[in-house]
Amino acid sequence: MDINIPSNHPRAKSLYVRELLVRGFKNGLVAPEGLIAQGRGESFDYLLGEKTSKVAQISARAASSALLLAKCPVLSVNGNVAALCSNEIVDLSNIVNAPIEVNLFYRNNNRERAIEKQLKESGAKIVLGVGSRASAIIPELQSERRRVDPNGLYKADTVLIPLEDGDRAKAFVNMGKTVIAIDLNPLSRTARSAQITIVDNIIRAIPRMIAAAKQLMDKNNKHLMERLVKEFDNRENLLESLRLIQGGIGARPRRY
Ligand code: PTJ
Repeated sequence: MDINIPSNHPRAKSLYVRELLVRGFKNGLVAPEGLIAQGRGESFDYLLGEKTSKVAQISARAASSALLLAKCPVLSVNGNVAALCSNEIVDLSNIVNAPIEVNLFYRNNNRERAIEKQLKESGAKIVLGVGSRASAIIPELQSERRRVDPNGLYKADTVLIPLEDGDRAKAFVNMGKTVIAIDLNPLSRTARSAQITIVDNIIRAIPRMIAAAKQLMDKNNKHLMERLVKEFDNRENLLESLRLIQGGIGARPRRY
């Protein structure tokens, strides 16, 4: 990819991810507000040491189990998700057999189409929620996120909602769905509303979920997956993530 960051720069990886977002913005995938959201995420990620914690690994395993056990799982994709990991989302969709739906807070037709195109270039065969397909409404919501596909998020029993806003996460829970969030902020309403929250950067969380799903499918052990979901304690998971962040705040400055 044509992103010019010196490979020996101490923060090369983080700068590279930032550039993916900027490129996504220039290509019409990402809303300007999405750049701000990334900055917010980065600050939590920094305090988490920019690595996947043990609890995030456990959450990713529970999340993949929930998707594999679901009758009608759907993966929700917004602009940031499409810019950061469209290939990985398509891989996950194939592995857990869950369709992808575009759902935007700052919805407009151009962005919907640009995200659909990006996902199709990554190999998605069908992309739900674009244009007139998003004809169902989540009644308790006022934002554009209320528009959903009747064959996708509306009827899903389990939804993956990365980088989501709290209102819709709560609305999905109220609709009786199993809600899986990916959010670097363990204090966000989304993180607290979901039944399973992966407190990790989406660029690491989705590959973890893919690896976990492959491993669980190899074992083909329904009881194990049911146990991983049943025993998962989201409150404890969020508290542990917060403890890690507190540790990050108390840590001595990193040496370069
Ligand atoms: O594409 P659209 O129109 O649907 O808009 C998408 C954004 C992300 C702009 C919209 O959903 C939004 O305003 O999101 P927030 O509320 O600013 O951010 C959602 C959460 O995602 C925040 O708690 C961030 O800390 C978190 N976050 C940001 N970047 C990442 C992240 N979590 C995981 N991985 C990231 N890379």
